[in-house]
Amino acid sequence: MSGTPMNRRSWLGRALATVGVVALAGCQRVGEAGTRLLVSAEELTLRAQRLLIPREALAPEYDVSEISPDFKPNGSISPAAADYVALRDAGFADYRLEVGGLVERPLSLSLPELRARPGRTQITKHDCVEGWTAIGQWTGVRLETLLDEAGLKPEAKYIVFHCFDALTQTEDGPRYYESIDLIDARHPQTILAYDMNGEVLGVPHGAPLRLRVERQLGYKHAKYIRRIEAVESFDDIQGGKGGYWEDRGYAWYAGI
Ligand SMILES: Nc1nc2c(c(=O)[nH]1)N[C@H]1C(S)=C(S)[C@@H](COP(=O)(O)O)O[C@H]1N2
Ligand SMILES: [Mo]
Repeated sequence: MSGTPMNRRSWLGRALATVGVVALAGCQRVGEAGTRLLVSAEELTLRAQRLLIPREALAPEYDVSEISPDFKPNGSISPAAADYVALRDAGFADYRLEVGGLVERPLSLSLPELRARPGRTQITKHDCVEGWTAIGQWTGVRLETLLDEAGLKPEAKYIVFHCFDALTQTEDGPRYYESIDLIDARHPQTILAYDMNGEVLGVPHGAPLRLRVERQLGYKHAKYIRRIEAVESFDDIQGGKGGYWEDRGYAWYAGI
């Protein structure tokens, strides 16, 4: 019932939270209270987006003629970690994608094995939080194909992507990582891409394998994927916020 004191109180709480968010907009100082408000703003974005656009909806796809001639590589463009350099120098012949964590049958797949699976090609618009976009064509294996092969355990809630690169370019810096939920993991356009614009994916764009998760912003699209892990929670991974940039204050859910 909408008239009970309990409900009125929680409605008031939500209304105040909204006012707080509006008051905060445009304010650069983010203290502890501010962070909490931003977190609730993210919650609101997630809920609003779920109401307005079904998470399963496809991102727009474009024509070959619309592919950007210069797709800017961003973030790490040439990982320095010794294990990556060794694989790269051998043309990624020894590369294997590990799929583990909360799965029934862990996988270890070479690039030819990944390419032997059914592929998907899509031309989509990449949207970086820094304010640029670019249209590119991506070919890869659907993440869902691999997850079904490995068999997710019922406790699995998120898929974590562990990458080779440390953005600090020091070999012992924290390595890039990202995570998505199972709605995005099973989305038809969520692929592990090995080709870009009809050619083998180059090092600046994440060779040999990078994520495309087309309903989210650029930083979610993990490049240089080393290992995929199914988890129940990402609390114990690095900073506990589910991604390299999330640990540094970015939103975990970056829907577009
Ligand atoms: N491993 C890894 N993945 C990453 C990054 C990175 O630095 N390291 N940068 C992210 C950001 S912010 C963007 S915009 C895209 C850039 O992809 P591109 O280099 O193909 O343009 O990769 C994302 N994935
Ligand atoms: Mo980005």
